[in-house]
Amino acid sequence: MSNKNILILPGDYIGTEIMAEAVKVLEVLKAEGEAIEWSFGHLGGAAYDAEGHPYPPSTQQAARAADAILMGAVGGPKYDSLPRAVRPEQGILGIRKDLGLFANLRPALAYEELAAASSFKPEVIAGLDILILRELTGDIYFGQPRGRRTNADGAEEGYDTMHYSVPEIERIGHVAFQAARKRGKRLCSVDKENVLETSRLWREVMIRVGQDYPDVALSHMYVDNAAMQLVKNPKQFDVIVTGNIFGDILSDEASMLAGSIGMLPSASLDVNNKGLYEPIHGSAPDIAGHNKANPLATILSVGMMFKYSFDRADIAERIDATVKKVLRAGHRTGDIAQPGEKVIGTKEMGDAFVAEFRK
Ligand code: GGG
Repeated sequence: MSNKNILILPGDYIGTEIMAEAVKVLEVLKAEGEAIEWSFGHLGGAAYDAEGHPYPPSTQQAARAADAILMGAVGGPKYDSLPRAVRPEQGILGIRKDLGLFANLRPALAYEELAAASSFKPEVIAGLDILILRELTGDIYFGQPRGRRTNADGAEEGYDTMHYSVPEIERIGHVAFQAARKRGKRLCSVDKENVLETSRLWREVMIRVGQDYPDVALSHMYVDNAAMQLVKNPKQFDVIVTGNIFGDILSDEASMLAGSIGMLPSASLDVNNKGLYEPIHGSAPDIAGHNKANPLATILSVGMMFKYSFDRADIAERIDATVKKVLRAGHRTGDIAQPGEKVIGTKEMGDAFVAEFRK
């Protein structure tokens, strides 16, 4: 059997630091005999610097050929003045669209070991385990037309188009119902149906898709209410399915329930479970180069890669269990430390993980 071929795209700022720790985990797995190999490529600002485009042809070719992709984070102030078409974010949007990675799985767990790091009361978050499914290749991120123009009054205006088609909603709907079926059999579809035409369609299609899954209880919630309910009573949710922009915002909000955005991994899958795996956090330019970033979301993303793209849920479970042990042993990067707790760096957290993982 040939090796699984992983393309690693560290990206920008802390992307390279967190990825170095994830590679340590791959090295352990390879040394144990897992049939994996990897190569590195550029995405985002790093790709713009090296090749003049955030998703250059060399990365496109490697990404299409890879069995899975592991990504760090893109973006940062160095690139803020670039035209939108070549900004780092167009690299991540470009690869998602190019590979058809329409289903973004963002689990949000409240680790009991981090209960003190959360701003929420223990009874609100204890045992919390939510899966947010974000549609990833449609919506206002990709809708056309978009741009800038001068209106009839002579004022400059910017415009974007929110767009969803029935097939786009159906395919994320099926992924969501199937995920809910394997979990608590509850699916909450989040939209803004009282205002947006895309959301009216979204809701109609979700109801239709739901007829194939009579064992899953479907509910609907407006996004503004969902944002409130996530902080008021997050345990009411099991699986949430929503569009690209609402999912981006709600999953960052949910990360605070987990204690830190540095703890949330993600998987972005195509119809065949080929995937791109990345922490949900960004490139954190303010702490880049200081050995301060939390590498655990990226390491947990390695676990998701083994589960979804390589059908090795056992390795994902071992990675999840090791994260818990590392936290239980008291290892803390700054984002998850309480006042007075010893803070370790990115490299030290990676080493603590690997030491425990090898046991
Ligand atoms: N690892 C996540 C990351 O780099 N995010 C930066 C970004 O531009 N994200 C756009 C999006 O997720 O919608």
